[in-house]
Amino acid sequence: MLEGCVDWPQETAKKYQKLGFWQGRTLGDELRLWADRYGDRVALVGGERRLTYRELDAWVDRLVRGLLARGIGQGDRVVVQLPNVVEFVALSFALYRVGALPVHALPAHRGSEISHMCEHAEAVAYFIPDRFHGFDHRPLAGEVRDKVPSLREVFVVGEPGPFTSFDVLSEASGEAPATEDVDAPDSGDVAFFLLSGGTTALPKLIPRTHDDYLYQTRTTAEICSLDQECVYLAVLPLPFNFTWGCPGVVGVLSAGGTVVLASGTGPEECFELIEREGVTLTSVVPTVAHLWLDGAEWVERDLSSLRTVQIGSAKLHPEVARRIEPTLGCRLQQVFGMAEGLLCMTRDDDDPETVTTVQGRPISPEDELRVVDPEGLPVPPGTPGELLTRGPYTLRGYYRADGHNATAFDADGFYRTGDLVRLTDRGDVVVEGRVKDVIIRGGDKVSATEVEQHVGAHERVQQAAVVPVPDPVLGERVCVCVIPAGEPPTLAELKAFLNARGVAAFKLPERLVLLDTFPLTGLGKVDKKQLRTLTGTSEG
Ligand code: J2J
Repeated sequence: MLEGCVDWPQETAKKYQKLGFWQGRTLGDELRLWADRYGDRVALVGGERRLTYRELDAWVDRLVRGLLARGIGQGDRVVVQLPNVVEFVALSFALYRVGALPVHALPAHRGSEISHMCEHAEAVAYFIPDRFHGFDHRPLAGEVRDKVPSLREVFVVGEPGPFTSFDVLSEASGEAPATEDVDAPDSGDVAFFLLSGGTTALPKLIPRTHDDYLYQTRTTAEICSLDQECVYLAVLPLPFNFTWGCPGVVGVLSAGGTVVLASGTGPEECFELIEREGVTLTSVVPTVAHLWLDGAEWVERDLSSLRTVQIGSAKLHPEVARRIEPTLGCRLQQVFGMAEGLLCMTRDDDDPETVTTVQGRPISPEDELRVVDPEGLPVPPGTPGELLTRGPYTLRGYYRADGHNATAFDADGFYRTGDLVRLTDRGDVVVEGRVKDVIIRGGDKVSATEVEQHVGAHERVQQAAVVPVPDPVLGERVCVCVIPAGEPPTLAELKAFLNARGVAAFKLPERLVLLDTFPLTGLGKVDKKQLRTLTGTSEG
């Protein structure tokens, strides 16, 4: 495995292979197989473009030549920050084929996050759109390139400005190596990196291997009974694990279905696409589900093709869950997942009460779940505790993070999810809360520590503590509690300050509470529970 990654123990890996979970194939090979199998069927629809499996496969091959000609190959890390465009899909598979490793940045990330990713991964290239949602990514890329010595090239989908056009990569060159000459990557090795929605000051990189990701996508595709008739609407950002592989884009392509890309989450655009393309499956966060339930009242579109809406990434309240079927006229599937691995899903044959009240059960018989108390001891059945897990598609360590790995995993290799859950008699997971210091704002994960460090750097802030505030639509918003140093800063000043530091907009605090002191725990740490009560931000 790539240096800086933690492999599964040999015996465990052998077991997954023997069970047929890990099949020794790579994502790049698989696309070739799908192209042979599904040839002229439509694989991908984005904007005005419609690509068949064969066309997608041929484009990927051209990109492979282009990447190799530019010296991007085996083991190279590249940061990909593209919105939901066809280029994202083609580029990902081209990188898989040459064995280069995409790092999935979110479109909302800015200088702080991108510089960190590029530095940490020693990325050689960075892929951006020219503009997205009114933001010009090129000046940001300029800043990052000046800061990160490993970064050799920036590729732009759209107007390249001072950088290289993405299209250059698919312009055939006679001298470029043929795709047959590429050393095939090892299926047990890293295929790409997802970002953790974790607790650390900066996001950690999650290595996903070809074997583990193909197992995840194949299994979820089976659970969702996908076939060639499936039309999947990718609403959330493609780099998100939920959209990319649960079963998402990769799973739908493996089944011969069609992937339709939406550029945003609004009901007008999405409902139009559902009607036009005959969408059967999609996946959204609870906040988008809210938008759609409201939208269904005034957007007049035929949604009758829709069979299933998957909802996950934040807790879905049973009252909202109950409205999905009658309002959207399709089945609800709850998904409790994480980029680190473990996925739980409700199933088609679950009764309606189960589907609306639980977050589902693990997708693999080899997923191991432990629910433990603060001392790490198993809690009695049905009692809430922290969820620990390991299995055939759950990481054993973050990339280049030995120190953090020592606490993020237990001695047996179980990943500490930081989620407070209880298991029902039949093994369904119910999410009860969180022990990790993360705010989930409309499905986006915000590390409290990260925001505290940024706010703490303001000259008129002595100390900062970040807590969630409940919100009817977003679930939670970011609230910052500040002990000022002198004249207290305003919320607008703090937001502008964080913005100037290159922090993604979804992390900016939306509420400020000024205090003289923070309540402390017996161990002298800021008592966040008490802080939430004190600031009136606690639900309880
Ligand atoms: C409550 N909390 C949930 C749920 C995730 C599929 C779906 C989601 C993600 C994802 C994903 C939740 N109810 N249904 O990667 O493939 C919270 C938990 C979890 C964290 C992981 C996928 N579903 N969560 O959300 O890596 O706290 O993945 O640990 O972004 O989201 O966040 P992330």
